[in-house]
Amino acid sequence: MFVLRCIECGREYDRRAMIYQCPGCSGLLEVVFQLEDVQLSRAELERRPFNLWRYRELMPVENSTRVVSLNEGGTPLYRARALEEELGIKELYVKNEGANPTGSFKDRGMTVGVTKALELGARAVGCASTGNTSASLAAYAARAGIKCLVLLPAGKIAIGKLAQALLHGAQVIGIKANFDVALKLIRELCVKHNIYLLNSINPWRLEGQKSEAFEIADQLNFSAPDRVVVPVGNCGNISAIWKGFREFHELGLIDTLPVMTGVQAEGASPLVKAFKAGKSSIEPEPQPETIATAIRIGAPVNAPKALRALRESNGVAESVTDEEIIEAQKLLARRLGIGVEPASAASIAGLRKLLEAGEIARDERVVCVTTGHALKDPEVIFSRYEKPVEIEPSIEALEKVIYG
Ligand code: AN7
Repeated sequence: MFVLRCIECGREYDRRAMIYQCPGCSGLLEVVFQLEDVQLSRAELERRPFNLWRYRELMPVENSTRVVSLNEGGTPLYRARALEEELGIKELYVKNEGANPTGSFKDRGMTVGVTKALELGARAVGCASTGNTSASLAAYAARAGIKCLVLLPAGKIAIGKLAQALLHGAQVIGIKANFDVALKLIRELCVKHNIYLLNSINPWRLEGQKSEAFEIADQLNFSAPDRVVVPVGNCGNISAIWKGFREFHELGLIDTLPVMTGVQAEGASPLVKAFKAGKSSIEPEPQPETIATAIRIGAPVNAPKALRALRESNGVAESVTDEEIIEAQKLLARRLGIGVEPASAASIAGLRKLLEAGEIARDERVVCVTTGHALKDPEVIFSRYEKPVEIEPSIEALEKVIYG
């Protein structure tokens, strides 16, 4: 079974409480499983379909619940041989979360989060978002048959994500401010009007996302890689992945734990700055800026969990420039055939930088998580890559363009 526990003061709360923070000290909450009660063997797991619900015993939903699912998870783990040579590393894998139903890892959080919303009797759900959270929540709310409200930083959402939120029928409101301000607003609104909040401050959502770790371990024949590299914005995903590895380790399903490595964009890197300064909390950045709009976040709410994950795993945090992000996006697309959005490419850009700095050893077995699909943000491609040429319809003009 499982309870809600404050990561700061340790107080525990009933799992039916509709709270997002510790009512006592305002600390972040996390879900804690009594793992000694969980019976889960490799043989049993391998009998089940490969998707998130393969790990149902480790998902905090009541047995009687109807799960709101679009068959999320079960994403590919590609061996990235062409990049091993390019970057100079022994064994590199890409866990491609863009292969989820709405094209990002957020679907893992939303299958659990929206299921929880129904369990708790919610009639409406809401979030603030840099894009992917809103696209995913809109789809899962539609599937659950409940209302969805999303607040977005106006003009700073990749067009594919905005289109998804509209397509699935969410009420979409642009806020003339950045994500951090929109998140503050939705948090206030949700409490006031009894809307269920599904940003990653919601501890249930992160439980779904920890399945990224379960799947990576599963796909590596029940072993952990030496290192997992994750793009970081609001700091939820890296915390969730670390939690997943720890649970598999405690259950004896893997023997070792990976080193967690978080990568932020240089213009939005409060976690990296806190990590490098050895601080135990972050300094919010009032004006985050990066081409990777998904991670254009200056005040990550889950920073305490991410800092803990870095500390416990002996991890690293690094930032990369927009140019490095685009270069990495190109490498993934052109050397591996994997199309990702800019934020996702931050993991490969960070790996490259840390290898060059000697922070990552070249004989490590590394998994980079690519968090969202390339089609989320076609505008970046049109503005940063070669444009198509247009010609008159003649064979001569065609040959001239191709052969000069
Ligand atoms: C592609 O959609 O915050 O560190 O509102 O879309 O858990 O925040 C998106 C985040 C990485 C960072 N990659 O994950 C949102 C939102 C992609 C993302 C992240 C996001 P967190």
